[in-house]
Amino acid sequence: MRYLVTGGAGFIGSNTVDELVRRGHEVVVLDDLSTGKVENLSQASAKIKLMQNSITNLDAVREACRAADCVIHLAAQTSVPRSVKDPIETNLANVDGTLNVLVAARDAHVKRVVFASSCAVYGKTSELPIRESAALAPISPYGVSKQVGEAYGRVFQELYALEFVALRYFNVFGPRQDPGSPYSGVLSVFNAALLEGTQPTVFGDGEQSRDFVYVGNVVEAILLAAEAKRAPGLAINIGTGNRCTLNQTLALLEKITGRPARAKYAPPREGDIRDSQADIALAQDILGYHPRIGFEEGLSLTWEWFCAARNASNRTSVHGRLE
Ligand code: UD2
Repeated sequence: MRYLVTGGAGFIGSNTVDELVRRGHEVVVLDDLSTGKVENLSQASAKIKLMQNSITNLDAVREACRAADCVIHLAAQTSVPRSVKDPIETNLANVDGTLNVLVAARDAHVKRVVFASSCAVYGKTSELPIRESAALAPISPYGVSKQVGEAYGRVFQELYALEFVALRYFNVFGPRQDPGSPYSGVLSVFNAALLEGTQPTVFGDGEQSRDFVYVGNVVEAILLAAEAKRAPGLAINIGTGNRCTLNQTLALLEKITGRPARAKYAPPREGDIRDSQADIALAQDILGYHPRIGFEEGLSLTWEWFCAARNASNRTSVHGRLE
């Protein structure tokens, strides 16, 4: 099959691209490299076509969609706090950009779009684990933008017979997650802190919990969603079905890395939810999804990647100095 991956140079995108290439598919990546990185595609670069452009540019999206069978739409402004600071920027990327992707996919006769949605569409639900039938009550512009993307997709499927599947990701972590911004996912930040020998900061008492899902499991879910017969028209949770507190996570990291993971505790982050946990029964039923890589194994793989990435960058700088 021929795939277009928007946001293919990003964290989830580049891991998806590697797996598509490994399975022998043709891949086009559309990425404006605002947060994605060319080096994330170093493994795949010889076998893919990279178009550096934004999903907010309809002509570019049309060009990228040409001859695609399936679009995996991951390009987005992905940060909740950033969306609170700048809702217009988030709306532009996540709502206008998604509408461009749907229009271009429809006009290019793409068969299916797999859309990156988020557990942020639920807001503060009291009942755990969260089922897809829970009320949608987002509490951030980011959550609203993902809800709107889902709604547009459903309407496009009804009106124009463009198959549309939304995957609601919980807390994804793993190799290539960028720890370098104030909005980075907590596990990338913790890994980076342990690597640097600095003390991780926990916002709150550390007893908040998340359904942390390893990126390899998410990639598996995406590829299943691209082909599953009963998936079109659905929004499906992608997590592990379990949750872990930050304090438990730090204890595991200490065990895995052999480095002290004593955190300093700071006031809770504004707008944080306390607990999150996916019900993954629908994903199991419709996609045949099973999170094969467990939390501890995922943490080990992630730590190994952080260590390897650091060694590689040290080698480059030593080499640079010698020259
Ligand atoms: C996740 C998703 C987000 C959205 C949201 C919906 C990620 C990276 N973000 O946000 O896209 O779907 O869920 O609810 O998956 N924390 C610390 N120390 C740090 C950084 C974070 O204690 O250095 C805490 C933070 O206050 C929060 C928890 O760790 O309680 C998780 O934070 P996060 O930013 O990784 O993810 P979350 O759940 O806010």
